Order: sequence, then structure tokens, then C-alpha cells
Amino acid sequence: MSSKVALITGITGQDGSYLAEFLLGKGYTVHGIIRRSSSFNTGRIDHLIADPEIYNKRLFLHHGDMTDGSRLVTLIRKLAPTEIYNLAAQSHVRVSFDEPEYTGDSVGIGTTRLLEAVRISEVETKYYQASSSEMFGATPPPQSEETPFYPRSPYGAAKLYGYWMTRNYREAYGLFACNGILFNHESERRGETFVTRKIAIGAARIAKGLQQKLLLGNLEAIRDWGYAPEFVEGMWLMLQQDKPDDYVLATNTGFTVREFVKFAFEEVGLDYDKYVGVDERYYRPTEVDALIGDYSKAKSALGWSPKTLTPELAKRMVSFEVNRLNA
Ligand code: NDP
Ligand code: GDR
Repeated sequence: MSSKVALITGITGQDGSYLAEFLLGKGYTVHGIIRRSSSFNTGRIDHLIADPEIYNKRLFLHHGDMTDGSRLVTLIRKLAPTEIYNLAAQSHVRVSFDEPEYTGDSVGIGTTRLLEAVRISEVETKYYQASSSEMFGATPPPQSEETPFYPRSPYGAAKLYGYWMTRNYREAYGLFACNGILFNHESERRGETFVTRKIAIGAARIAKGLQQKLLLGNLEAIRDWGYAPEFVEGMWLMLQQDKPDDYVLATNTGFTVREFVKFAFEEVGLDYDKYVGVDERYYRPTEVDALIGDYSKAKSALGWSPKTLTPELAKRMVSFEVNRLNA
């Protein structure tokens, strides 16, 4: 059996589920932290839990929370992971305006709790921090590792704090710690309130006659949308290098939300104009107008490049929803 042991916070999320699959495929033993919930929250990894060759043999789940520092220390001491992927977060930007304090606690201080847990437990490990293009906020594209940060949401500000704490632990204590500055990446497993999944579900339901209208917020925001399974491989690559560093992962292409809507409705043969409306409820107090990532450093240092670009991603997500409705 491989001596590589990974600990993933946020294993029940979009990226955590793909990363767990990816690492299991590489022969890792994978530990994941899950939150206690009154209803089931493991839907994205249920297929792994159902596999008797995997669950409790090479995949182990532990209750914990980013707001509970002593639990993080206990777990890291006990599990002695060789790689830690910190993916847990209140990751919804709009929600972070409603819950700025909790967002700062789980995303920002939560990162510090985990880094401190690593330092206190004196475990030899490599650390990946899920940093975000939201940290660039108002700074115009293209954005790279050298671009100045200007966060525009409580989420972006909390991620920026986590980014700097990760760098500080690298510089102060020699921890092998990397920031992956990831631009939007989506998939069939994306949370249903993020715009791409919401659009994909809406287009499929409208085509099936199950829904009349799709109400969205700002249609003119530009995003760089890639495919999540490709991005988790980039996270792993960062920890396989000789030296820790920070990397942008992106596709270097930008599309408006409106264009994503157009691609999605084209897939079901409909004119989006007839079905899509705007509801100001989905506007943010401060918006990030345009994110387009320059991933040249990841390409040259990690040999990483995206394969799926936004138009194909939109088609793929819609066709998944259509098939789901027809099943
Ligand atoms: P998701 O929202 O899908 O998943 C977030 C995960 O964090 C879930 O497992 C969630 O648990 C868990 N979580 C939330 N709060 C806590 C807490 N207090 N303690 C423990 N666990 C918690 O996010 P993604 O998979 O899309 O993203 C992964 C990470 O990458 C996040 O940190 C996100 O901010 C960051 N990121 C994402 C990008 C993207 O485009 N997807 C781009 C850049 C950065 P539960 O299932 O119980 O809710
Ligand atoms: P984002 O993703 O804020 O970029 O954060 P989201 O899909 O929420 O929004 C993207 C853009 O679409 C606009 N928008 C809408 N957004 C939502 N959620 N719902 C709508 O109805 C809607 N209409 C328009 C938004 O205003 C925005 O401009 C994601 C998260 O995964 C973060 O955790 C991650 O760090 C960043 O991507 C990179």
C-alpha cells in the first residue's frame, strides 16, 4: 500500500469529491473531514462510501469543523497526513455579504487554525490552500500571480487573509505550503446556487416544460470558467514539486454570464431571450466585473493546461441535466 496519506477538508464539496477520487486512483489513503449535519451531506461521495473495497479501507471520514481548532490538532496528530488539502469554506460570494462574520471565521481564521494545527502537531506534511481569483476582485484582467489583490466581498477578503497566512507559514516555519489561486471551475457536481449549475438546471427544466422562467442577477459579469476535475489534478501537481510556490489555474478565456446562458439554451434548441429574466435579489453590493486568468506559470512549471473550455463546459452541464430529467 502507498505510504501517501491525504487529509481533505471540504471532502463533501465539488472539488473535495473529485480530489478524493483522483487521490484514491493514485493509491493514496484518503481522510476527509465532514460536518455533522441533521440531514445527509455526503451525496457527492456516496458512490465511494458504497464501495466496500474503498470505504474504511482507503477512505476514512471524520467529523470536524473549521471553527473547531482543537479537533483539527487532534485529527492531524492522529492521522499524520503526508498531504493536506484545505478546501473547506463557506464558498458562496453572495452569501458572504449576509454572513460576513461566519465567512471570515470558517474561511480566514479556519485556515489559521489548520496551519496552527500542522505546526503544533509537528507532523511532516505538505499543505495546499484553496485560494481564489475572487482575491483579485476589482483589479482588471488578465490576472496572474503578480497581479495586485483588491477583494470585493467578505469571502474575497477572508480568502486573501488565508492566502497570506499560508505564505507566512511557508516563510516563517519552512512549511511546504502552496496557494492554488483558482479561477471558477464548474461541473455536474457544482452547487445548485452557483450561476453555471443554476443555468444548466434551468435550461433543462424549461426545455422539458417543468419551469417557465429563469431569474438571474448580473448578466454582464465576465468569468473564466473551467472544468473542476482538471483543476483538482493541478492542486495535486503543486504538492509534487521540489519547492512550495503559488500558482494560478484558469483557462485564460473570458465569457459573460449572458454568453454562458446562450451556450446553455442553444444546447436545448431554445432562444434564451424568451425565458431569462433579471431579479435584483441576486445582485451583490459590490460585484467583481471581470476575471480572466493567466496560467502561464502553471503551464511551464507544472505542465498543467486546461482541456475543457467554457462553451463545451456549458453543453456538458446542460446535457447532464437533460439526461437526469429523462432518467
Ligand atoms: P463547495 O462549496 O462545493 O464545498 C465546500 C466544502 O466545505 C463542503 O464540503 C462543505 O461542507 C465544507 N465546509 C463549509 N464550511 C465548513 C466548515 N465550517 N467546516 C468544515 N467544512 C466546511 O466548494 P468547492 O468545492 O467549489 O470549492 C472548494 C474550495 O475551493 C473552497 O474553499 C472554495 O472557496 C475554493 N474555490 C473554489 C472555486 C470554484 O470555482 N469552485 C474557485 C476558487 C476557490 P458541507 O458539504 O457540509 O456544506
Ligand atoms: P463566483 O460564482 O461569485 O464567481 O464565485 P457564482 O457562480 O456565484 O457567480 C458568478 C457570476 O455570476 C453572477 N450571477 C449570479 N450568480 C449566482 N450565484 N446566482 C445568480 O442567479 C446569478 N446571476 C448572475 C454573479 O453576480 C457573478 O458575477 C465562485 C465560487 O465558487 C467561489 O468560492 C470561488 O472562489 C470563485 O467562484 C472563483
